[in-house]
Amino acid sequence: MANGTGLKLRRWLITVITTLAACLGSICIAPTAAGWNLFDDPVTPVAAQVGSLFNLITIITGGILFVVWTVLSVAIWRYRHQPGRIPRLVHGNIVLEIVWTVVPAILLLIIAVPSYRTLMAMETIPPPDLTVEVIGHQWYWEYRYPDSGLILTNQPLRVPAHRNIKLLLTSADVIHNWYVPDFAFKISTIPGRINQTWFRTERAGSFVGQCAELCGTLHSRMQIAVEAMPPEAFAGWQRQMVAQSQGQAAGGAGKALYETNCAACHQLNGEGLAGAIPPLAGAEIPSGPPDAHISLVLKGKMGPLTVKSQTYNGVMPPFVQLSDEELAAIITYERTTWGNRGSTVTPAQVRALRGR
Ligand code: HEC
Ligand SMILES: [Cu+2]
Repeated sequence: MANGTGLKLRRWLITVITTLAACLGSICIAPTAAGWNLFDDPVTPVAAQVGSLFNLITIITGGILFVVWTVLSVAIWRYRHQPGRIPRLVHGNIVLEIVWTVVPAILLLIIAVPSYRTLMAMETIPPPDLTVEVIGHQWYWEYRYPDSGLILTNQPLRVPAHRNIKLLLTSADVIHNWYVPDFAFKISTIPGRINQTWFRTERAGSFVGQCAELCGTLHSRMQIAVEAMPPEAFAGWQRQMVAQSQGQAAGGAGKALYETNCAACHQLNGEGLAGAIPPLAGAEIPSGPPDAHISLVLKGKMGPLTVKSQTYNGVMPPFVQLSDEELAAIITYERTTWGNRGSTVTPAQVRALRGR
């Protein structure tokens, strides 16, 4: 090949590569510089780390993609078939081989260091300000606060913002998975095993998620909500909940217990939600025989149910975790308010039906 052609080609190559590199640079770096992020406005320190690790890997792999494509395109063009041309035979090139071993090794190291740091941040649970036990059930979540003795079923997990929350997770039946995308981790809840993890939200707010392990027909109903409250508001809420459960022996216990355990679905006024949750006010069961009523609340109910001549087909969760006294108080409250005319129920009646 004449020397002039070789020079022209080299200049041409350099122009193409620098142009492509400039394009790549602006494509990858500009959005990051403009504050774009996969996890917009990360909620937890771990989510922030996962987000920047993702950005780093995207930039590096994007760069590799462009370099490989550029070299490939140039090679395809430069060494295309030309009549009469005999290719030069090359046997190994030490410099080239060292370069293409060392450069990827360095790139892998650049990725490995922050990966390891992110993993450690996920795995190292800092001293917790609050510990919550998470129990997956077909098909709802139960949250227990061992320090205060509170138990929430079918309600948002309430935690203080800006505090380290430790989760101990297990399942009562099959494998579920507690997944809130904003927190950037997924963790299985496995029967007979306790998994641990932690999070700290850097702001108050509601964060939603979903059971992420196919766990049966109503898997899709296992939504998760986390209410991160300002710490003072959380303390107030917790005091109020504890006072409510302690005051249950006194009058009005049934009402308070109904409000914490049932009102999220059946509403404070017992009217339910049109089409989805049957009313308790004026319904047959709360004015009918006590045993059927107690069993339904103990065992829950799935499958079609007709109330005030409308058919519902939702899931009423079981409430076995409540004590005999608590259940008697709630059921009595249901049976004697909102115009219902059912008999009162005693703890002994509940005990007799438990496990049957
Ligand atoms: C997660 C929502 C939810 C919660 C919480 C809930 N229920 Fe229900 N409940 C339902 C649904 C849905 C049905 C209808 C089930 C069906 O269609 O098979 C139902 C049905 C009932 C019925 C029979 C229907 C009627 O109105 O006559 C009673 C009684 C009842 N629930 C009482 C309670 C009590 C007491 C509590 C609290 C201890 C409670 N429920 C908590 C969703 C809920
Ligand atoms: Cu599940």
